[in-house]
Amino acid sequence: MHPQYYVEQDKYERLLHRKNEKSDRYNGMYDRYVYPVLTREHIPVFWRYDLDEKTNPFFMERLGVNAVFNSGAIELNGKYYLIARVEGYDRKSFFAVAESKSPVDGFCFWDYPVELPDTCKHETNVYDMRLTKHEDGYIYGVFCSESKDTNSNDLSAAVAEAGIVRTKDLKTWERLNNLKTLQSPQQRNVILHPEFVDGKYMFYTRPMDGFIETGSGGGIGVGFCDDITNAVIEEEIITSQRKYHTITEAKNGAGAVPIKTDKGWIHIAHGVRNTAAGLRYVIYVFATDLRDPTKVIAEPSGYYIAPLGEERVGDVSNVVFTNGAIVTKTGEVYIYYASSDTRLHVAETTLDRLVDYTFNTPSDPLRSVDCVQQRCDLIRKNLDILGQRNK
Ligand code: M1P
Repeated sequence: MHPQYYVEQDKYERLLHRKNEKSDRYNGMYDRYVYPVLTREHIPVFWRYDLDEKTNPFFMERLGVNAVFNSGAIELNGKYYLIARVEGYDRKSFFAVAESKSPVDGFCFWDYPVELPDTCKHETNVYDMRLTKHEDGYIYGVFCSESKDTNSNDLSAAVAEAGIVRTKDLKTWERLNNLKTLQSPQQRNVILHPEFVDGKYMFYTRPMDGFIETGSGGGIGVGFCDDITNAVIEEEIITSQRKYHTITEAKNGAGAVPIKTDKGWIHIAHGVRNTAAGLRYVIYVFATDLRDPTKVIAEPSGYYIAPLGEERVGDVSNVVFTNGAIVTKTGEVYIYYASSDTRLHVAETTLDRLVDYTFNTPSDPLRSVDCVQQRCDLIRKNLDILGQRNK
């Protein structure tokens, strides 16, 4: 074996054994962790190098990995699983499962990435899988299936659809037909709701006119279908709307599979605004009604997580994005979020804190003058408390 193999393998093993620790940044809403949970350095050495000295005498990376980011997440039999978006040097993304006994460190990729059934001849790229434990007994993976737009002369023109697979063990995957949304030509950020609603499967969609821009798409949609093996949504009802001069002005999209609480379904989604430096992606929270999951019943003002420090820089800078969260039986919530399309982090909170944040944080009054009033009310209340304490 080439001597450099042992050097690289040692670095990899030390990384996998590194304990994560909570960061000292405080906001009361959640804790960040110091180290990312997955990076491209977490990719096994034998995925990247040809270990045969005859065919690789210089011990060169033959199939490099550029980034490991947006991951679906699930807990099964007491273990934590992330299904990450792994992007090669060739820009193609694929899925790979990493497993750990801990939700915050020790994630180790299985020996092989996921080999999706190849049912779409023109599919070029796949990414951002959301894992839903559905009450029908399957684990569904819904992801973006991207193909070249053959109706356009523009080399970069592409079409995004929602691909659907299902499994019981994350090992054997059955591919179903891609989702069809009759009102929207393109889809990304689609999630399957974990429960039947009036006996139907329910999806969160993100209607878009084009590949990048949502255009007339008003926000996160909801649609229903009878047959998951041939899912067709005739009508999309907008739930969390995009709004002018907010964090969702340019676009928004569903993130993690919604979390059921006594007070409503809690959604951890992303919002996008435009800036002179390009798009800025943040994570925000809203809740929908338990009886009518299309109806928004709470939407705290502004963002929940925004890129901070090293999170701000990467292949697509100024982005945080989530497509997976895990709620444990004891009420801890782990939100897996990627930064700048480069690496994956975890934020930890509890169900109680998340419910408090969602239902007791004021909503956005949408105008500066009203935001000042909102803040003055808080200041007045606090000065009163401080004044009483100092008496
Ligand atoms: O580059 C930021 C994100 O862009 C897309 O999200 P959206 O469809 O909301 O614009 C996705 O491609 C996502 O993977 C990526 O992180």
